Amino acid sequence: MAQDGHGPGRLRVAMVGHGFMGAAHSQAWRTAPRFFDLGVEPEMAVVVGRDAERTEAARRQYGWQAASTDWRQVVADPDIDVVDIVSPGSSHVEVAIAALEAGKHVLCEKPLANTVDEAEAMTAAATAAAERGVRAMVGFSYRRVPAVAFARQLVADGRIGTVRQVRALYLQDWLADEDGPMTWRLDKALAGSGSLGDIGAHAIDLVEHVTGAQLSTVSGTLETFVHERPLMAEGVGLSGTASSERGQVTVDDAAFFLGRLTGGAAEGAIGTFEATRYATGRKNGLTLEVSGSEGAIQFDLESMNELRLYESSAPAGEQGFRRILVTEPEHPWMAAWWPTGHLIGYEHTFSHQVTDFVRAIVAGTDPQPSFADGLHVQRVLDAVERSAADGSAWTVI
Ligand code: SOE
Repeated sequence: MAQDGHGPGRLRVAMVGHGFMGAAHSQAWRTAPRFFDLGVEPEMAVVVGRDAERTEAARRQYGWQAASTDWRQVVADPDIDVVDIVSPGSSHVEVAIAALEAGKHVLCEKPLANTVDEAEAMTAAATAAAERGVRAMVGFSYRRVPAVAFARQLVADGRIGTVRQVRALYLQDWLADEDGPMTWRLDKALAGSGSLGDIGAHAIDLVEHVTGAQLSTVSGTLETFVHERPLMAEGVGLSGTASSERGQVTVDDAAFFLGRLTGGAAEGAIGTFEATRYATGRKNGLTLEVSGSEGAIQFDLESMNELRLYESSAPAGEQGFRRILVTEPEHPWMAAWWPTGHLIGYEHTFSHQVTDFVRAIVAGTDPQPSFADGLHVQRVLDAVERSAADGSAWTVI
């Protein structure tokens, strides 16, 4: 962190990757310091990608100072303080460990890695780095939806009593068209797994974050509906166009599992999970329902400024869920935004993530979720895959 004696110091950021998540993170690096006091001024120093032309286009579009195709050189640059990893999962382990060893704080997109072994190596590197004051965080951005953080507070305050059941669904439909082209997200070598790791990981982290408990055993099944797709002709990511050649889909299209929770207010609770990109009509539907002994909570990402709360103590004539608009200055992060009742969106979660990450760096504390949290989620993903492969009833994480 450079200090020039005038105002807050600078924090020079390098971002590795520039797809959809690169766009989301770029706007967060730009916006967070304008709305939150971070104690330091982040500088969008350099964006890194494999293709020079595309990386330069990303630099111009998102407002980075420089573009590079050499992540090793960037990570070794003494002028860089933070490495933000938004590239496909297969690259996380190498870039994150090199960055941590070079003394850079690391923010890494979810899932933390493609395998448990990789996540363990990354967590070991983060633990060693923390002893030198270097911070690491994994990007489970939905923790930073104000309604989600508020739900966690309500559960911790005992407002719904002992948690007995949870239901977490992450439903998208962008693969429902079987002529839709391949993306790196459908290649196991690049993505690690399919719906399970890409969006199921969010559902796992959300349940554990809101309840304060951890999954201990799971029983799951995976399905791949479309095994071959046209290769990408032009474009990248979710908006590419199809070529006449075809490629193999090597990941799951949909994942379903049961899980048992341990710890916090949800000791002994049981949960059902579903993650799919074939739920026609559902675009980015992440829903969570937590049923406790004295009440319940419902959250739906497609109405992310709301939380539904049921309290069984309400008079008989007033039973039912009530809608809370989570836009008050009392709600997490909301005081920094608009007057009460004015809504926020998907992008704000990334600004909150950058805010909390940078504040932890400045305060010299470990940001959450940690790489150890990311490793735990990786173990859950692995246990679901093992359970699905051998058909065993319950698989220990
Ligand atoms: C694609 O399914 C995706 O972009 C995920 O990778 C993100 O984590 C999620 O926020 C939205 O959907």
